[in-house]
Amino acid sequence: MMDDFTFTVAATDGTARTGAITNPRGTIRTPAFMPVGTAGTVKAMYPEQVRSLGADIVLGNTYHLMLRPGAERVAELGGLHRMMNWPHPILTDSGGFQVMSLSKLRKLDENGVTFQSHIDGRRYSLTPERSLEIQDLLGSDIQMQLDECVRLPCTEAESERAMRLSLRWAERSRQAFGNKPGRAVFGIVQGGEVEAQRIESARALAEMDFHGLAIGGLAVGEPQDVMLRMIETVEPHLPTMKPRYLMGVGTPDDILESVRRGVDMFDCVMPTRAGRHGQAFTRFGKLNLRNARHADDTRPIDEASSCPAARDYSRAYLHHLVKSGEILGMMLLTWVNLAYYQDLMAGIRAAIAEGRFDDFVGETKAGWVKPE
Ligand code: PRF
Repeated sequence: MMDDFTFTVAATDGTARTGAITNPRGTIRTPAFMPVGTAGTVKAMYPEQVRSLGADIVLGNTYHLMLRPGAERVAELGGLHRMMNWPHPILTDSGGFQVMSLSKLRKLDENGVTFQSHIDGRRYSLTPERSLEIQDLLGSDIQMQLDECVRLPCTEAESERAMRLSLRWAERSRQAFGNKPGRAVFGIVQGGEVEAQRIESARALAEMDFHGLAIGGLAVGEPQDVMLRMIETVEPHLPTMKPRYLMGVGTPDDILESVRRGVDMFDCVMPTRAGRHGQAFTRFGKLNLRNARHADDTRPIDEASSCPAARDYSRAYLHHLVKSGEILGMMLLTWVNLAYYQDLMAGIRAAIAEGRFDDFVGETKAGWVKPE
């Protein structure tokens, strides 16, 4: 078998691992944080800038791109990499999760989901097979199976039904994907907050020859300790030689605690969305630049940051930009936040490689005193 998608673990520290995924478009250093580029753009950032912060991969969304500009159109434009001017790896989510959270009048059955676009009300449908076809048209390097994610809390019967449906869709997805040189497909563990369901899901997916496995259905309303317990439950049943991706997570604390439990990949809108809403992630914790206390503060966000936006602009100016709704405020704070997240991941990787991950977590969290 051609090994043009590989994952190697270079070092472990407890259950935490560091290593690399390679594919024809590049190398993804793990643990990795994937900035979210939902609609073919990491909002408020230039692609070159995202890259220079240390991102090896970004995430795109089947749901948004199939509605606008349309998967066939993206293919005509040379694929998502070419369209976005991002020549590095791209992972795409399958659409199921976004249908559930964004669209109206959705109907789910054994075959897939039908729904009305949140943009113009037109009707669409997604099956496991069509989702992968769209992800192929986009040119995605790492494709996700269509799954059903239920919000928590929910009944055990409800999470079991969704978990079983997701497993049947996983089988269809693996079959439909076949073997595509240079491309990979991941299965998604579901099972709500029920340990036995999580284990059943992970074991079944581990048998299906996916290139990697994701843990879905978490960070959907449950407390952090439940999420972490579910990761601990699932981890022993995931193949050690394949990447594990925790979908839609999270805060810096969530990331540290999940890496500790064996997770290799993350994505989250948090740094980009928070940046557009006046919030900055810093070594000292989160800062809200909307707050009036910053109005006369001449200090930068963090003079020791690797990011020029955190060093070269006063908090007072950023406060003004945010209060005025200026585009530059969003750009600068998104830049600050993605730099913080990528520097955090670099620190995590180095600490695991040097066998001092626990110390790194302790020191990082000790820094999160209120910055003001
Ligand atoms: N499934 C898919 N995408 C997701 C999730 C999921 O469960 C989540 C849950 N945190 C975020 N994104 N396909």
